[in-house]
Formats: sequence, structure tokens, C-alpha cells
Amino acid sequence: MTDRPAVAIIMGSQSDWETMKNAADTLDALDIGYEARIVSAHRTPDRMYEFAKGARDEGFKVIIAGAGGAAHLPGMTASLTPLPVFGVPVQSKTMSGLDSLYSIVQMPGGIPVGTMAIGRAGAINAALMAAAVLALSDEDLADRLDTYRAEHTASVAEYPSDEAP
Ligand code: RP5
Repeated sequence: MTDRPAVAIIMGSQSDWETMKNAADTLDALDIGYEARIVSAHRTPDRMYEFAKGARDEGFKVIIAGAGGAAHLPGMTASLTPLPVFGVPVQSKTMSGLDSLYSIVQMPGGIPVGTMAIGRAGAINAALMAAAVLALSDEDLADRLDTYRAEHTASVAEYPSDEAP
């Protein structure tokens, strides 16, 4: 076991980074280490296989996988590793991410992918799910997650404003 960060953020394309960066930013806010990689189920299948087969031995604890269109990366990764995989459907141009969502969510029984919402919200929530999993065995992180959630709640104004973005 090496000193790898706990979370791997993988994505099918450079074009997914704009969305997946929201997961990275959320992990940063919680001081959780991660590594982000481009791993395509279709364009680099050997890289995907090697990554998924070796992820646990590399020291990763949770995988966040984002992909769009024919979004097979989260499911294929989940089929190759026992680690929890959270899938983020990236918003596609042609079908607004419904294709991505359907490609990720309908996994056959036995091979789970925790499927998030389409786009930015899904990427943020995938990071928060990863944090919740890791916090089960990390009291300091559990405290940071409690603080993050409390701050998030406190940031919601009680009344709407004309000035708010
Ligand atoms: C998928 O195809 C990727 O996950 C990406 O969302 C989509 C489009 O990829 P690019 O053509 O922008 O590289 O594999």
C-alpha cells in the first residue's frame, strides 16, 4: 500500500474536467487528497482496465468517475474494482446529459454505481459522498464535514434579494 490520496477522480475526456473540477474543489474545501486522471472506457480501454484493477492496491478508497454521452466509464470501473464508485453524468451537448445519466444509472444487480445528478451538482455531491464514506473511519474528517455542512446551511439566506447573484 502506497501513500496515495484517498480519492481518485477519473473522467472520460479533458472536456469533462470543467464539470469534474467541482468535485476536486469540494474535496479541496474538505482537505481531502485526490488525484485526477483522464481514463476513457472507449478511447483508452487498457488504461481503464489497469487503473481499475490496480486502484485498491494503489491506496485509493473511493473512486469518482465522470463521463458523458455513452458514459460507460463508471460502470466498467465498478465491474473491475471492489472500491465504491460514484458516477457523475456529464451534461452532453446533444441530449443535455440524459444519455449520460441513463448510461450510468441502469447498472445490473451486483455491480453498483452510486449515480449522482447530471453536471455540477452531481460532481459536488459525488465529492460529498466520498467524504461521508471516508469520514466513517476518520474522526477529523467527520468534524470537517460537519463544519462544511453547517456553513452550507448558514449560507442560505432566509429571504430573497434583488442583489443576490
Ligand atoms: C465521453 O465522451 C467523455 O466522457 C465526454 O463526456 C464525451 C465527449 O468527449 P470529447 O469528444 O469532448 O473528448 O467519453
